[in-house]
Amino acid sequence: MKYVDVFVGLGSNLGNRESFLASAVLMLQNHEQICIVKESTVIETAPVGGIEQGAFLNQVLQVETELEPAVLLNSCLAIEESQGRVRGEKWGPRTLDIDILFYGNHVLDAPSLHVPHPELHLRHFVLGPLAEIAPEFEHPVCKKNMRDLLETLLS
Ligand code: PH2
Ligand code: MG
Ligand code: MG
Repeated sequence: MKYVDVFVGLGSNLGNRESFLASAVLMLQNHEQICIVKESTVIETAPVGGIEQGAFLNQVLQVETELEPAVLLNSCLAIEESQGRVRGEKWGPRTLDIDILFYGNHVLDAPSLHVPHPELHLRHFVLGPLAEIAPEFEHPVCKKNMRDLLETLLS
């Protein structure tokens, strides 16, 4: 099977944020069917979404995987849970969030999995890291690359 470019976004704004992101990287790297090919720098970002909560650390990883999107999602959810994630208020504080941002150029609209991530082109905390590690990668719906999407968002 040919690998596709898969990008996942990491976020944490509860507890030891650095260590939750580091654990996520380690656990993804230790997964037999996932290989991390690029890591963005970790950035601190103000919370988006109108809920009063602490600042986030965010990071984006490019991974290679043969896992189907739904299986990859389950692995991400299991890693979130292993790091104490408790699902509460939508967009509320969390120890660890792992979102599938892109799965190659696939467009998926299952109830529990929307890929590309529907808010991605509006969020500097994912576009910044994406533009850092994959400036030329083209959004399969917007048909613009990460550098241009970030520029549009910031302008
Ligand atoms: N995630 C959210 C809601 N708001 N804000 C920032 N800065 N970073 C996030 O990762 C984030 C957020 C829901 O997943
Ligand atoms: Mg999220
Ligand atoms: Mg999530």
